[in-house]
Amino acid sequence: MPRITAARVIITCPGRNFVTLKIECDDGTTGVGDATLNGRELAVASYLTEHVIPCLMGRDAHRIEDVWQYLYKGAYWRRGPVTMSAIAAVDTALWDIKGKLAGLPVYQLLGGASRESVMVYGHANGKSIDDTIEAALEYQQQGYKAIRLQCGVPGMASTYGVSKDRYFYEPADADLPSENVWSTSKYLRVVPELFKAAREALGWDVHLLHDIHHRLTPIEAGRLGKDLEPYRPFWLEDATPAENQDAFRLIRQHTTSPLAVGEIFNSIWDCKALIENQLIDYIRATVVHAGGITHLRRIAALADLYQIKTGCHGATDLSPVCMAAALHFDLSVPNFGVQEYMRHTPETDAVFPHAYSFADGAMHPGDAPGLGVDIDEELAAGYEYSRAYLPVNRLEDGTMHDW
Ligand code: GCO
Ligand code: MG
Repeated sequence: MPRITAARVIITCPGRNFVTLKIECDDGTTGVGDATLNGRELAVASYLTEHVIPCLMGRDAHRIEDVWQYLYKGAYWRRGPVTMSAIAAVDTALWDIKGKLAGLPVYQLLGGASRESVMVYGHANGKSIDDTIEAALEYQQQGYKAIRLQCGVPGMASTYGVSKDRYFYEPADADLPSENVWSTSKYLRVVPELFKAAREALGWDVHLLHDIHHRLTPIEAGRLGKDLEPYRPFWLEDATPAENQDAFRLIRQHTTSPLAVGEIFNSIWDCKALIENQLIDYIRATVVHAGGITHLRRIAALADLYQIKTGCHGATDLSPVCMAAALHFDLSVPNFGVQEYMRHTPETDAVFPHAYSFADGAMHPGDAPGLGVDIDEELAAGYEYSRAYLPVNRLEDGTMHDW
């Protein structure tokens, strides 16, 4: 039995902060798990160091399910992003270890490949509709079959999803939260124009996605969904805040545009009603924020009963360790839909050497035993943690709004 003898949290900032858990066994096998919670990184790091790592020592690394239950039920305080990201990091690292000990890539342990590779979507964004279309055409030329479109809103200084850098989108940009201004009425005018222009320029063989980032009321979202129907969006993401899962019923009553939600969910309980009532089409929960591979599989299995597909979150704040884990998961689940792929910077890729690869609009986790990803600790040590917050959002009259 591989006994856990050491575990440590590695914090690094190769352009943005990442928190990684590395677990070591008595036979020298190691495993890694992502524990990054954007803008709240040190909370998870300390949860792991102070409260989780001491409980892992001496345990059998093969007992993934038992360790998961121990950390979830044993804490008494269940769920929440900090707890579930910490549990996810342990769970991911243990799957990595099991794969290495078996000499198999993790997707083989999850039942094997259900497809040859997994379709990913890239991010086309720009200040204007024209800039966005230009970026989308580049993605199309690179072979992407699915593209997310976000563009600036005339009359607003900044917009969600529109980056300063053409290639790398990074919303956590300041050591105190920056403030954005939002106008729903201005936004609702521009998105249908963007999709109309996109269909004219890109044709109909590419999937087009859009992220609303929790900013609309259900009835506003219903209106937007209806306006976009002629352009056949692949999905509308995070139309409205999902604390009230029932809100999606109202959107559904007004549009056939497919709905995706879940990047901020951390447990099956956050999406149980959404799934059982068939109020969504894609569930976006991820390995790192939803309790690891073990819990995400449970969410996917529930979703599968209702023909709801997966569409895991994959922004830059999810480290290459999470990306690798997501790809093993995606390759194996029967109800895979799409995987988000926001490319990491070359600095980040160097800190996390990985076996996964991109070709022809799709990705594959590679066939290295385990997850096929590691952290170069020497390189990581050269990038010191630097506090960075996500922005906040206010309406034009100063009222705090959803970001
Ligand atoms: C997405 C997301 C991101 C998040 C970010 C928060 O769909 O990729 O909405 O842009 O805002 O991951 O940490
Ligand atoms: Mg999103």
